[in-house]
Amino acid sequence: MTEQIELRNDWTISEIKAIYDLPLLELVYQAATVHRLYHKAGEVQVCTLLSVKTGGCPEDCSYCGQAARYHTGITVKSLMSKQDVVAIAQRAKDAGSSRFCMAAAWREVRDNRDFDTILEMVAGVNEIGLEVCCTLGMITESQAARLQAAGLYAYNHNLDTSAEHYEEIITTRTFDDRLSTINNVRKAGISVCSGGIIGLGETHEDRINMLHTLSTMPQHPESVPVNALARVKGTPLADLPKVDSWEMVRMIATARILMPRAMVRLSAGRAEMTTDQQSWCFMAGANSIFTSESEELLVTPNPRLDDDKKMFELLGLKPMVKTR
Ligand code: SAM
Ligand code: DTB
Ligand code: SF4
Repeated sequence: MTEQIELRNDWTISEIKAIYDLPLLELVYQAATVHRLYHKAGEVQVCTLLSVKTGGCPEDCSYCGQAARYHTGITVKSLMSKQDVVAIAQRAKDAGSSRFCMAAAWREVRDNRDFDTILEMVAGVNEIGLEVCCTLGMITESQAARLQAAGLYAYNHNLDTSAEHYEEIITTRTFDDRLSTINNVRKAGISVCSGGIIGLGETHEDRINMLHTLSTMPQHPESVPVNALARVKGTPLADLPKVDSWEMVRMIATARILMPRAMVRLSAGRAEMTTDQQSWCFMAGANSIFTSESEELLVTPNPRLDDDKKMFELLGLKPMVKTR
């Protein structure tokens, strides 16, 4: 146990496999123990997610409802105004969020007027006193520096899956492209949010390999979202089976043990989980959820704010006030 509570960046695949393969209750117990050493287990950070630019994306991520090439029937929207975004952020803060994540259906950031607007949004949300996060696709070193200067706290860029499985899921950019964006974020002094998705047809080895890449980074990501595939009609992965919640529990618990300090986020997939199933994820070390005013994550359903409030009351959880 002592070994497992030190921060380590030298995890081996076989060590990770041994943790991942533990009997479920033993795994949850160990993760819950680590969780309590590094965090207040009664606090869960509420992160409000907002799609500031929806749909029409040129990429071919086979899970994504926003890729232009799949016929998913979503409404494509241009970039929102700074004023609308800041108003939503203020309401999010009033409702108990301490983090606000703005997502854009872009392959990459371009140095144009839309980026200038994003920088203004970042400054506006930062002024409210929220941890501001963006997920805008690939960014260069200088774009990361501009975001940091505008007040960006964190940048989300997921590995999505293992290096080995990556090409089965996305062909329009590489796993190494993902790593270099994460590197650019790190170099700019922005907090790194990076995790992945399960349920993409990957093997257990792929999941272990993805966790290995994350947990052997020179510095662990401060935030690790664990998503279950939200199946979107019209995408190539629409007919894959629903992710079993116990698989989420196993993934979350393993991430918690490997990266004790990280915020582990129970991300996509909550709409298809019961309160009981989500409780196991919190027990296994998840300490954040995504919510949104629209009750859609980005383009897929997410639980109602009221239902989350009831769940927090039932479990005796409190929204984390602020982490920065
Ligand atoms: N376009 C940017 C990008 O891909 O980097 C930012 C937004 S994108 C929606 C952010 C992340 O959400 C993806 O990397 C993926 O991990 C996750 N995601 C997207 N669609 C999903 C789905 N249907 N189910 C689960 N996770 C999903
Ligand atoms: C992350 O890892 N999960 C969130 C956030 N980062 C941007 C997004 C999940 C998207 C779920 C599918 C959708 O609604 O489009
Ligand atoms: Fe575009 Fe991001 Fe969706 Fe991929 S995940 S298609 S990059 S919006």
